[in-house]
Amino acid sequence: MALQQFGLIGLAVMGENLALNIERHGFSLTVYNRTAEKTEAFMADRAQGKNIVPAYSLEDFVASLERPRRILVMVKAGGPVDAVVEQLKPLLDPGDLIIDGGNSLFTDTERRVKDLEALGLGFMGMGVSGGEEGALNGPSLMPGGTQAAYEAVEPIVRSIAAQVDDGPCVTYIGPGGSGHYVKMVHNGIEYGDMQLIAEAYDLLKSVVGLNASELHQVFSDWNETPELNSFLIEITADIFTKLDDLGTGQPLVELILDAAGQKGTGRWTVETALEIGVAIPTIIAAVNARILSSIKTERQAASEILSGPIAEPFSGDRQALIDSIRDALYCSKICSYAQGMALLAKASQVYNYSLNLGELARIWKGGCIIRAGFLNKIKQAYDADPTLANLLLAPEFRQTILDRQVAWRRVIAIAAERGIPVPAFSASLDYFDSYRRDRLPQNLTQAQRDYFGAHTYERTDRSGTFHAQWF
Ligand code: NBP
Repeated sequence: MALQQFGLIGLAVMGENLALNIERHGFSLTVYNRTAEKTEAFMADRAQGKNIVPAYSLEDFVASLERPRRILVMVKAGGPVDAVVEQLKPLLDPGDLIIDGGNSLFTDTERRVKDLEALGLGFMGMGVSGGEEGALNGPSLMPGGTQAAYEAVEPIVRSIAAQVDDGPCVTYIGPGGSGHYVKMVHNGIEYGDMQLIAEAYDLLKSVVGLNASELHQVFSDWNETPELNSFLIEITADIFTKLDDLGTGQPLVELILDAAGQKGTGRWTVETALEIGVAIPTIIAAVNARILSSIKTERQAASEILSGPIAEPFSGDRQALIDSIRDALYCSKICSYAQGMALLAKASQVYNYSLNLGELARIWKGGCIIRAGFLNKIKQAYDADPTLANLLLAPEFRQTILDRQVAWRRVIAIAAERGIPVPAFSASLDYFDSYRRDRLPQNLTQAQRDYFGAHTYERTDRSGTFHAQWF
């Protein structure tokens, strides 16, 4: 039997769809799944008639592949990846390459790279974004590892990735765990985007009083603007058109329990930011919002006891407020991306990843959940100045915020007056105001630290380290 060009392990949602995508682009492949029934079902259904062969043992799987072997692992992150790697190790030959396409923690990837490279094997951590549909029709891919490993998979990843005006949504990210690091921060940014959209929805519904069909119209209109045109705004507009199938006739979204889950990448983004000292308040607010939403029973009990302001129905200019909410959403989004990019820039230094931030914005333009026209502006900002300290300083974004900040501040003030939480809008504005202010009140914090703990302080008028006798 002719040897297959590529191997794929793990036939859940992502693995199945990636297998079909790879085959559609002309690469033969062998697939394997721990539970044989899944492989059988896949072969009998979606893989029928395709250039895909099944393997029912890892020995047969490995033996079926041309050398050096290229094996994509799409299993649950964590222990399952280690389990698969341990089983593969004795079966592989030097030069073979394992690619972990799951949402693995980047430190796990760093460990696996070291472990496998010591054995002469290659290991890549590749972020894959776009969910089921992206995996099938073109995801955004973030492969990290050695240059040689990338070159071994380049023809495949370039052809299966989403294609945009300036090329496929894949690039060599950098060494070690950089691919998974970038994917993690991508997901953190996704958390921020989703929370900001949720806050805009809350204001449009609770203050402006829009119903589902009006909400659909507003989000559809916003999706036509160059600033907000994006996959997440598009699906949000769609969501408001979906009526309940179970006979209530109501918009489905209003019947969905308001308790959001999270799988880990949002939390990991917060953890790494704290670890390397980068402020990402919008993304932290988004993670916190999900955590608070999840204590539904406790919130319900609290709502019987704690009261907020009693607000009159909104009687001002509805369209003007809708436009202001749009501006607040866009300014907040800029701040959220500024934080995500600042985190990537710092991580690039700390971990020697040599990340190209403009190129990252480019590969997120298609395929992934945060795909948006706006990413082109970010790419242009980094193309114009690759050493940009913060996106907020780019002329395009500086001007945008200058033009819209009155509206942004007004929206947050209205929310506060009416007791409507907008944690990510507020965190974004606080980020902007903190970043742009020459003097912050942390002189007092330093004085307190020196007072109670002799932590010392620096002065504004002379160099050196000082300690005062405060009492
Ligand atoms: P899951 O994350 O649900 O994992 C299921 C797969 O892992 C099955 O093939 C399962 O085999 C296999 N598996 C497990 Br669980 N334990 C194993 C073990 N000890 N040894 C071998 N195989 C094992 O699949 P998914 O949703 O397709 O996601 C795959 C990866 O891609 C994950 O890391 C996920 O976070 C990431 N990702 C998912 C999405 C998405 O939209 N779903 C998007 C982007 C990235 P079995 O059939 O024998 O149980």
